[in-house]
Amino acid sequence: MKPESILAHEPKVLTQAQRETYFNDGYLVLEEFISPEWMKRIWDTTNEFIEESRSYKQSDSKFDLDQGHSSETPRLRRLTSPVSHHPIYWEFASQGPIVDVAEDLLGPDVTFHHSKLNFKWGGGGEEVKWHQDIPFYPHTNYSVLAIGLYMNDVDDEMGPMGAIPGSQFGPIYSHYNKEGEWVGAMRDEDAAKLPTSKTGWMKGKAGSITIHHCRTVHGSMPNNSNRMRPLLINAYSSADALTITSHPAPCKEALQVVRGKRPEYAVFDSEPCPLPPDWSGGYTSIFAAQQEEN
Ligand SMILES: O=C(O)CCC(=O)C(=O)O
Repeated sequence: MKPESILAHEPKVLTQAQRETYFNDGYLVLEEFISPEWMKRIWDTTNEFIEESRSYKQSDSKFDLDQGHSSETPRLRRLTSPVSHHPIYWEFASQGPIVDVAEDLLGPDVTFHHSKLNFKWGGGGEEVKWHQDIPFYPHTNYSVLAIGLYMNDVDDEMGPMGAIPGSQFGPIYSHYNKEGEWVGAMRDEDAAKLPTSKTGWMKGKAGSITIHHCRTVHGSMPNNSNRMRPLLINAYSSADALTITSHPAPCKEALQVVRGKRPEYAVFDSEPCPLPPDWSGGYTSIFAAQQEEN
C-alpha cells in the first residue's frame, strides 16, 4: 500500500507527525510504548528459554548460540521464530499493541511475516553489519516493516539499532560477496559510501520500540556493556504485499493476516528486488550469515 493511501486512514495510536517521520526517515522510535505488564509476561517466558538453552551444545533452527555458550553461562545470539515456540510471543505479535503501530504504517490489512529474538549478550555480543531486510524476504511491493521491542534499557554502549535516514528511497544493495555467496550484509565498498555520520541511533528504556522500513539500511554495534540487549523483532507487511520466496522460518503463524482482511489483489512494485538464496533447505540467522559460518 502506498504511503498516501495509508496516511488517508485514521491512525490508531500514532500521531500524523510520527507517521510522516517514519515515511520520511524510514524509521521511528516510540519510547516506553509497551506496558510493564506486557514486559513482565515477555520476560518471564524469555527467562524460561534462556534456562532451556543451557542444555544446548550447538545452534539449531531454534537457538543460535554465541561463542562461549555453556550450561553454566548461557550466551545466545538469537531465539529463532519465538512465535512458534510460545503462545505469549504470538499473542504479542498478533494482538499486542504493536499491531496498532503496524496498522498505522501499513494500512488496515496487515500480514504477519516472522519473528526473532536477538539477544546481543553483554561483553561483546556481536555487531549486525549494515543491511536491508527486503533482500532476505522479497515481497511483491515494499510496504513491509519490522518492529523491535527493547527488553532492557538500551544506551550507546549496548549496541542500539542504527538506521540511515532516507535510505529506504535509495538502491537495494547486494547482500552477496564478490564470490556470489550470501553474506546477509552490504559489501564494504557500498557501505563505505553510506552517510553514516547521519545515523539515527535508536536508544530507549525497556519497553521502547523501534520501527524500520524493509529498505532502510540499518545495523548495530557490538554490545560492550555487561548487560544483554534482547530485541524482540516482529515483521509485517501490508496484506497486498505478498512474499515471493521460501520463508526463512516457516511456521503456522507465518503469513497470517493479523488485522483487517485477506487481500483481493497482490500489488506489484515495478522496482526489481534482488533475491536471497533458496531458504527451503533451512536458514540459521543473520549473525551466522554475516560471520560467514555456513
Ligand atoms: O539485533 C540487531 O541489532 C539488529 C537486528 C537486525 O537488523 C536483523 O535481525 O535484521
